[in-house]
Amino acid sequence: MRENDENECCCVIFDLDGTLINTEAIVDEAVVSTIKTMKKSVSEREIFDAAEDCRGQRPLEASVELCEKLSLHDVVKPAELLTKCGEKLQWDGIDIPDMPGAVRLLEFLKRKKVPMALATSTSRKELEKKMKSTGRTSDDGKHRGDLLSYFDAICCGDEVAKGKPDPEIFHLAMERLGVKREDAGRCLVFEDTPHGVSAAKSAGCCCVAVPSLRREKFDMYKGADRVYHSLMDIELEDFGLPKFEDWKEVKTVEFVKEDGDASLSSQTRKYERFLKLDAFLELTGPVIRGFGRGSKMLGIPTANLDVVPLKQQIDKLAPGIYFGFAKISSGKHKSTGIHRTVMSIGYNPFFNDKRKSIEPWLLREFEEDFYDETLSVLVCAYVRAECNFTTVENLIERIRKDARVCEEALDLDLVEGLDSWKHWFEDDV
Ligand code: ADP
Ligand code: RBF
Ligand code: MG
Repeated sequence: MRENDENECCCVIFDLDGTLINTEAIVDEAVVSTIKTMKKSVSEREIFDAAEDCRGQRPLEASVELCEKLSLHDVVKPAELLTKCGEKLQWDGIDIPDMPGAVRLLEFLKRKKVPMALATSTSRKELEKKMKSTGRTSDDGKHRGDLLSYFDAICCGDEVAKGKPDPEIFHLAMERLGVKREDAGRCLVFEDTPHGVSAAKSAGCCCVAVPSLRREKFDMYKGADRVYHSLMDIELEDFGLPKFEDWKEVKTVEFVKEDGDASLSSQTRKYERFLKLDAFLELTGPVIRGFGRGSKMLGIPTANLDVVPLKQQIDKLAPGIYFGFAKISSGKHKSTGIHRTVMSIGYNPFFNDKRKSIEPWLLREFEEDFYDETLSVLVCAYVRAECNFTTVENLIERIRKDARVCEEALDLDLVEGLDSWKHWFEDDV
């Protein structure tokens, strides 16, 4: 345990599924397809919704709750449902991606020598299987199993008598990190589910939630000390931990605190900022039609790309606002050069969109539109999480400010690593 002031966090405890690795979509799919064949009268939507509510618990407890919620007692017993779903969930060879920002956070805390524990509802055996997934092998040469090497203690669901929302697993993690019970408030817990948050808070820990449930259910996270949109947005210094060093400030664009921004660190922020991505992401596809609101309502046209074929790529990014470059590589506007672009990749909370969209605003004027032409975008940096606004004017003002962040960062050459993408800048322009 590190010596530190009272009330400042000295160690961090992580949940695994939905917090560090993205297993939720895979589990949901297995649950939906299993139950669908058993009980025809429940819709996919209802199953999915109930499955979400059961997240965070140990498998059998989640199965019990699921059977109750969907009144499955006449068709299946919880243990049997679990076995059936389990047959579909052989993790071997499956690609389980990291949650966006997880590795950056773990790497940073490791470098700063902050003790870390894993407190997962998954059993040890299941954990070992998940660590054999192919998720991390390709990009950075690391293996999925290497994820465990960040932790000073690993606590699994089958090592405790009671699972989350009971606090026992967090007590065990604290014990293994050498933290006394009365110092629980100095452990910072990262959780993605309401059950996990309840467990952490009952243990007396400080808890931040990064919800894996849909926005409509955000009320369920009220018990958390702070709720973030993604791991990219965490301000560790708010909890007395070392401050991330990779944000870059744009000293010509003044920072203005948004309504409802609860963070302490933002009280001292003066400038807007951005975070260069570890790996730039290339998104290519035909420009599709959206709702037409960009130009009509906001005076800001966005050349939307279809998310469906790009799903795997954009799941690597936290929903949010990014900037980078764009080029049009087929159609009438081919060879018009490289254009700076600022884009939203997410659900546009102001409009409450149900589906994700990719919306790049190219920072130059075009005489004509370019629907169906091929657009290639190189996403280089993260600016902020998506947010809601009280008026459309505020949304417009914020988007224009994002554009200034992009312009300034690129004018001043603040984004490193563009050299290795030379081919992208030279091809087809
Ligand atoms: P939609 O909802 O169909 O995307 P928008 O109002 O957002 O409608 O307009 C987007 C279209 O406007 C793009 O598909 C593109 O053809 C055209 N366009 C013109 N100028 C720009 C620009 N600077 N950035 C992005 N798209 C532009
Ligand atoms: N929509 C939101 O609801 N919240 C945002 O914070 C937000 N930020 C944006 C930032 C940029 C740079 C751009 C280009 C768009 C943003 N939008 C945001 C998306 C906007 O709602 C969308 O482009 C229009 O709805 C057009 O479909
Ligand atoms: Mg658009």
